[in-house]
Amino acid sequence: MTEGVVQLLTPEGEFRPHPDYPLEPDADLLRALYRDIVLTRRNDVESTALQRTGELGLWCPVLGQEGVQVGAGYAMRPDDYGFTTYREVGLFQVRGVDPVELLHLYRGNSHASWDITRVGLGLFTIVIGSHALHSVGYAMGIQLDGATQAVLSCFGDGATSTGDVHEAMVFAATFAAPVVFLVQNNQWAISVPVSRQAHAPLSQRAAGYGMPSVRIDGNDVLAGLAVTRVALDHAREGGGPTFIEAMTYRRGAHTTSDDPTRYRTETEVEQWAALDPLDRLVRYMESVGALDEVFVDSVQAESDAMGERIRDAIRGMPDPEPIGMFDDVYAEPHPQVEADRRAFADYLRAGSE
Ligand SMILES: Cc1ncc(C[n+]2csc(CCOP(=O)(O)OP(=O)(O)O)c2C)c(N)n1
Ligand SMILES: [Mg+2]
Repeated sequence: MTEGVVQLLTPEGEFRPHPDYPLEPDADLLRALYRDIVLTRRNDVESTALQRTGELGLWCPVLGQEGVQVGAGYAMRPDDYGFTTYREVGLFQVRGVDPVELLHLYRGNSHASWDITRVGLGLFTIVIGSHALHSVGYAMGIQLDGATQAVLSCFGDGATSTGDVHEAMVFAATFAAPVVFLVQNNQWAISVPVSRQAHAPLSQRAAGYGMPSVRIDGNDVLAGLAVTRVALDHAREGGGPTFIEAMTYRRGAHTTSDDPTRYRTETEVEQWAALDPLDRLVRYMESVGALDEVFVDSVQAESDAMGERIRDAIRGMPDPEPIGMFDDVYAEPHPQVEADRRAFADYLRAGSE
């Protein structure tokens, strides 16, 4: 996996500076990254358990992919904007979104509930690949405004096979849009392995569009940070898009409705578990004296309190009125939505008579 792959932090926890992707991680940064990975992972555990106990309709596990997500979150500037799938829990953690906010959707309570303008992250996009177009459109808008923001567009290996992603890349490269495509190659698109999506590294596709690309170790939080930062800065300075392929692995199920034992081996999962993003960060932090017991305990206590808060909030969340599903579909009133709302209100009235 390591050949041609940018890695700053080895699985053994050794830091190897890279000439093209400068980073001098101090203890404060390392602790912040550690905390966000731990909290992302805890959110994953709690949310999976809540789905299993019937409190959520669905959850999309993130275990194994937290490194690049958290790193990329730190690479973004506050006024940068991101478009994601359903799996970038680490990015939401870094951008300060309350984990409970993420769960309204999975409880069927709301289309989404965070303030996308404040957070700078769009809604979860379940329609695979479609938000690559939104990302490029937004980036072209930034360009027209003459602003110095950049857009991070996150999607998976499977999404790269969609027409939407192809069209997005054509526009991005041709117009030098300030966007970075961050592809998390987690080796699977549900039960379809990446070998069925491509016979060459996904990153090589970028050359055909005329944009630079880089393959990184997606389980290395420092590579995720350093490489995404260079790419975002390049984009905001007018250099155009970059394609980052982050090599990682989804160690959990695709969603809580999936049974991965039906299509992959335990050996494969174990091989990737040995490359865990948190373990290597811990090893490095210990080697430079940046991880002491008091700090570890304080993050553990914060994580426990967060878990309790998520459970209480979900169990205590009032059910919404079904008619509310017609709210907030568009920013302005929309005739079709209003007609549907009236029809549904009639239906509810008829049922209660
Ligand atoms: C347009 C579209 N086609 C199919 C699906 C069903 N679907 C949901 S997730 C998924 C696989 C996506 O794989 P990938 O892009 O690698 O992302 P990952 O789930 O691995 O993070 C598919 C095919 C969908 N949601 N949208
Ligand atoms: Mg995938």
